[in-house]
Amino acid sequence: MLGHNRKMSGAECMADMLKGYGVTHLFHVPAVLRKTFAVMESRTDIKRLHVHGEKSAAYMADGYARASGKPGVCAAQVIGALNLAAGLRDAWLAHSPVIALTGGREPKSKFRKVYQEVDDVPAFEPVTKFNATVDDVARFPDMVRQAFRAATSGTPGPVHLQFRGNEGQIDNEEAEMEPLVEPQFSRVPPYRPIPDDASVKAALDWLQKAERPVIVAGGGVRASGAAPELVALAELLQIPVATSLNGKDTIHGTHPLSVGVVGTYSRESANRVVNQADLVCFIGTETGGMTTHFWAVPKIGTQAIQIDIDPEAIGRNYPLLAGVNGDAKVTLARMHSLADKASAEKRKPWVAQAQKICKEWYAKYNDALTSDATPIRPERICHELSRHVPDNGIVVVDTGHAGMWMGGMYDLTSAKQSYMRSAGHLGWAFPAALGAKCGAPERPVVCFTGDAGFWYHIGEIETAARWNINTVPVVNNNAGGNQSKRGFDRVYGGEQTQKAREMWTFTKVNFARIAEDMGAVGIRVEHPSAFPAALAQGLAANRPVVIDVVTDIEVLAPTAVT
Ligand SMILES: Cc1ncc(C[n+]2csc(CCOP(=O)(O)OP(=O)(O)O)c2C)c(N)n1
Ligand SMILES: [Mg+2]
Repeated sequence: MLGHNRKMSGAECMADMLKGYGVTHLFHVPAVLRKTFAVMESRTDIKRLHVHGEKSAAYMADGYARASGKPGVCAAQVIGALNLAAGLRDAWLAHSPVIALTGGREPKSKFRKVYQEVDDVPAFEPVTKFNATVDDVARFPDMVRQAFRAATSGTPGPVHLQFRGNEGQIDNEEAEMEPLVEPQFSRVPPYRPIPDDASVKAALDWLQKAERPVIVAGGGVRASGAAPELVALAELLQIPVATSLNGKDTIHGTHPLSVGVVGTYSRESANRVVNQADLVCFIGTETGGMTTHFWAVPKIGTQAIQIDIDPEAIGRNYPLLAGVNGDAKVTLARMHSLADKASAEKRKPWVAQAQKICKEWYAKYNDALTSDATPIRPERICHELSRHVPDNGIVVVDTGHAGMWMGGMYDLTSAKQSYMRSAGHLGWAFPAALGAKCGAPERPVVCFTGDAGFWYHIGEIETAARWNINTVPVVNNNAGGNQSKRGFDRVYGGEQTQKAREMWTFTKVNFARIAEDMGAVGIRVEHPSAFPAALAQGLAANRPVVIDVVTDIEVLAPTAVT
C-alpha cells in the first residue's frame, strides 16, 4: 500500500518485491545479494538456481522471459558481471525482458585496486534499456520498480541494476521502505497503445487496394500476443503471411496463408512471395538485415506500410506509404473491424500463386526431408520434429545452421506451439530451453542445437539433472561447426585444404553417454527411423534428456534466394 513505509533490510524488500512481481526462478552464480537469497527462502518460493556460468544464467533468464512473457532475472557478483553482460546481448537483440543484478563498487574503496574489480557499468550500456546503480538502500523500491517498468514497456529489453558492494552487500542495510509492486509490469506488454484511427485507415486502404500484398510479421507480434488477430486479418482479407525468424510462431507453418520465414535464415517460398508482392505490410519487425536478407527481400522501393509500437522503427529501412504507431494486437483488431471483406476476392489468384510457390518448395525438399540416409540428414530431423512436437510444445533453436535448418525446414503445426530462436549467439539455445521450461513448466520444451552450440554450456546438463528440468535437447551432432565449411571453401578459392578442416571439426563424441554420466537420460540416434521413438521417449521421460543425433557433416543448409 502506498505510503506505508516500514523499517526493513534491502534483502527483505528485494525478496518481497521479486515475489510480488511473480518471479519464480532466479538464475545466478554466487555470490551476489547473499542476504537477499537467504531471506528469499523464508519469505518466498522463488527457486534459486546456481548454474555453471553467468552467460548461461543470462540465457536461462532470457528463455524464461520469452516462454512466459514475464521478466527473467539473473545475477552475478562483481567478477562475473561482464560474463553476465555478454549473455544479455542476445536478449537485447531479441527484445527480451531480462533483469540482470550484479554487485558493484564501494565508494570508499574504488580506485584502490580492489580484488576482482573493474567499472562494469559501461559494458552493460550497449545491451540494456536501463543501466543503473543502487547506492543507497532506500532506493531499492523505486529502482526495482523502474527495472520492471523498463524491461517490459514499449519495445521490451534487458535492464541492469548494480548493487553497491562487490557482492551487493548493500542488501544488508536497513531503511524505511515500502516494497510496492506494480503488477502491470510483471509481464509483457504492460500497455497497449491505441493507434491514431486516421493512420489505421490509411494503412488499411493501401492494404485493401493491393492485389499482391504480403504481411511480414515479427517478434513484436509475438510480444503483443497478437497472433490470433494477425491470422484473423490475413484470413479476412486473404493476404499471405511471411514471418521473421523471431516471429515464426505468429502463424503456424501448415496454415494455408503461411509462406514461411523470410530473409536470410529462411524458406525459399517466403522470399519468392515477398519479392513478387506489390505491397509489403511489416508488423512488429525491425526490418533488419536478417529478416530482409540485407534489404534485398523485399527490394528497397517496394511499396510498404509498417505497424510498430516503437515510432522510431517505422520507416527506418523502407520508405513507407503509411505508418501506424501502436500495439500490434489492438492495431490488428482495429484493422479487422474496419476491413472491407469484399476486397479479398481480387486476391484469390495471388493466394493461389503463393500456395503454388509453397508446394514447389515442399516438392523440391521432399527427398531431403524424408531421406533415410545415414549419417542422418538434418532436414529429416526437422521433418520429424514438424510431425512429432506436441501440440503445446515450445521449440528453442540455436543459431548458425540450426537457425537455417529449423527456420527454413521446420513447420509449427498448431497455433498453440511456440518457437524461440537465438538472435545470433551460438550456444544460446540449450540454456535458454532450460529457462523456457522453468518459465512454462506445464509445456513440453524441445531444443534444436548443433554440437558446437551444445558444447558451449554442456555443464548445464548437470543443472538440468539437479533441478529436474526436463527439456529435450536434440543435438544435430556432426562433430564440427560445419556452417563454417562454406566460408572456408570461399577463402581458399573454391575448395579448402584437408588441413583447413582442423579449424571447424571436432572429436567425435557421444553426448548421450555424457548426459547419462551427469544424471540425465541419454539417447543416441544413428538411423533416422529411430528418431520418432527417441523423441517420444524423451518427451515421456519426465527427466532431463539429451538426444544425440549422428548427422552428415557434408550437408549444408540452402542459402537465401533473392
Ligand atoms: C557467439 C558466437 N560465436 C561464433 C559464431 C559463428 N558461428 C555460427 S555457426 C558456427 C558453427 C556452428 O556449429 P554447430 O553448432 O555444430 O552447427 P553445424 O553448423 O555443425 O550444424 C559458428 C562458429 C556465432 N554465431 N556465435
Ligand atoms: Mg556441428
